[in-house]
Amino acid sequence: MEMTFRWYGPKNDDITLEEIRQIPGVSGIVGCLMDIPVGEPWPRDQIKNLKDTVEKEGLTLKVIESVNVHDDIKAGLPSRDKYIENYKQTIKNLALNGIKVICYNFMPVFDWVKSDLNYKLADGSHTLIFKSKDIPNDPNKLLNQYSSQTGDYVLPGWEPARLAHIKHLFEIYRDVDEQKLRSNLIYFLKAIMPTCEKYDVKMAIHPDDPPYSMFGLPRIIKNKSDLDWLCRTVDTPYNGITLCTGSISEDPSNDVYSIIEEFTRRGRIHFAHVRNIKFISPKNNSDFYESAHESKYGSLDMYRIVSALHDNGFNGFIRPDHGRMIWGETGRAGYGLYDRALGVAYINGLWEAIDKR
Ligand code: DNO
Repeated sequence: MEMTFRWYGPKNDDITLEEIRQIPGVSGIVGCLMDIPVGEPWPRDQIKNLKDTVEKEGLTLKVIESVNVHDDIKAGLPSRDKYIENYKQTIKNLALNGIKVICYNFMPVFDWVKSDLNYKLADGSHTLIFKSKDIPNDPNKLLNQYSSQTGDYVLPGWEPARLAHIKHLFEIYRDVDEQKLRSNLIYFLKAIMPTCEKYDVKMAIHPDDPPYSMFGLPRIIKNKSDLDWLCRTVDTPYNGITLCTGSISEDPSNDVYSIIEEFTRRGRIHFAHVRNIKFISPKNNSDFYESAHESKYGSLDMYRIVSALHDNGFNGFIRPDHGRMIWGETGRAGYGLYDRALGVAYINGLWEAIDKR
């Protein structure tokens, strides 16, 4: 496995590459070009600039998170073919700069949903929390809240410029149910797979977060059978998974350990997001907050998670996922330096111990 760390780029992150390279055990950056509007091809020279910037600090750039998929593709509009051509161009431009894995998601309109990005825990740290009763019916309310909590930073999947057309976005999904969304995903994957194979770039879909419908929109990457369907329907290792332990586990009926075992064994997990979540009360089981990475702070057994990867031959990229804000740090919600660095040390510690068993 190769340990990586997500970085949003010089203009979109408080954290510097110099700081990241001082975290023991991190060798790669998970990068992106935040300023390219969804659907536009990523220019080769801008990717090269990013790669050069990262490599100058002695780090590698082999994983992109995310190249977002245009809603016309997800909704299956006639204009999708144009955006698919752009996507193929982006894959090629990334490959020519050494990128091996592209993380993406197929959630209509929005990316992850949390009810508060700055929830204070008993120890004084701040974290992301999901309480279903606090999710407003109107996603605009959540967008305003996120905007006030993220300052100048744009939250991927909640871009104010794109969501200025939210009415239109909901309109294009009016007749899209789970079945249609599935066939639109397959149409997209079948169209891009030859480019992925030619340029040796693996696609890695991120599970839906949370793994159930939000705001009445369909979600289709929610559990083991969805992942199995995805892998069987487009049966090539270039069609793979970003296994996010948190997102999958947010549905308490998902067994994250057996999902990791199975899809690692099948060679389909190319990227792992490793985080812990703590369910808040047994009565309302799907409410949770994002805890420190260590097992005893959350509801997941991190030893079993890392063992499931290790023991089944995982050799992809891995990163700690969201962290809390600790020691007075402020910045991009979920993506502070300190708690994620602790996550790296912990995951690497588990890996070494398991490896030497
Ligand atoms: C949240 C992330 C997601 C992920 C996208 C992939 O922090 O894990 O936003 O990057 O869903 O497209």
